[in-house]
Amino acid sequence: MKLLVVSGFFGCGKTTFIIQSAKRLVKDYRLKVAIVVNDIGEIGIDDKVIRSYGLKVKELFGGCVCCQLGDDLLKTLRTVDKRIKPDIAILEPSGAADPSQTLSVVSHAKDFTLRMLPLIVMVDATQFKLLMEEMPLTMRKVAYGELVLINKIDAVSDIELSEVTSEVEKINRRAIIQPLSAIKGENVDSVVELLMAKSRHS
Ligand SMILES: Nc1nc2c(ncn2[C@@H]2O[C@H](COP(=O)(O)OP(=O)(O)OP(=O)(O)O)[C@@H](O)[C@H]2O)c(=O)[nH]1
Ligand SMILES: [Mg+2]
Repeated sequence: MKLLVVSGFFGCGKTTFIIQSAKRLVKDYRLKVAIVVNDIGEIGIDDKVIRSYGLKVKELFGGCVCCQLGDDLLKTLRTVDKRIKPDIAILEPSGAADPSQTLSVVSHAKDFTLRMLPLIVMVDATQFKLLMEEMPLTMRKVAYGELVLINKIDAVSDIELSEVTSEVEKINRRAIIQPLSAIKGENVDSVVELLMAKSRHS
């Protein structure tokens, strides 16, 4: 299966973006999608929780299920691949996880195949400057992103957005940088199109 990793600091909007993009992947591209998150309770769609083959799974909408991330990331992904057989699994690691560590873990998949989509690192436009001052090392993880999403553009001015964008460019010169508003759905289509274009070559 293909694997999309959406990393980023706590509260930047990962889950909101994942749900918005999963809806498009299901509806527009007719794909089967599994979302793998730390806390299944945070997905704000009320539905029955079922135990599927030892995996805590919640049905979200047609063709999309949400699975609880277990202690062992590879084991969880293997079970998702074998039991649910999605076209794409979207993984939301903890806001504290290091994207490079997540990549190194998934690169050790042996008895099943993971085809990586571009690594996403998301930042919160409203918090980025403050977090850069308070925890620069954490925010430098933006350097790992192949696609850096600057989220919550609905809540900042154009000037603030261009400041955040140039800070991000300084940390990561090779990434594609895409501003968006996950909650309003603004630019989510462009991100999904980009991912699908890359996916055809992966
Ligand atoms: N203004 C605004 N708020 C947003 C946007 N996207 C997400 N939020 C809000 O930001 C908060 C955190 O969103 P989540 O999607 O839960 O973020 P997360 O990165 O998954 O959070 P954790 O899993 O706790 O690290 C919620 O209150 C969202 O409604 C956006 O585009 N604009
Ligand atoms: Mg989340």
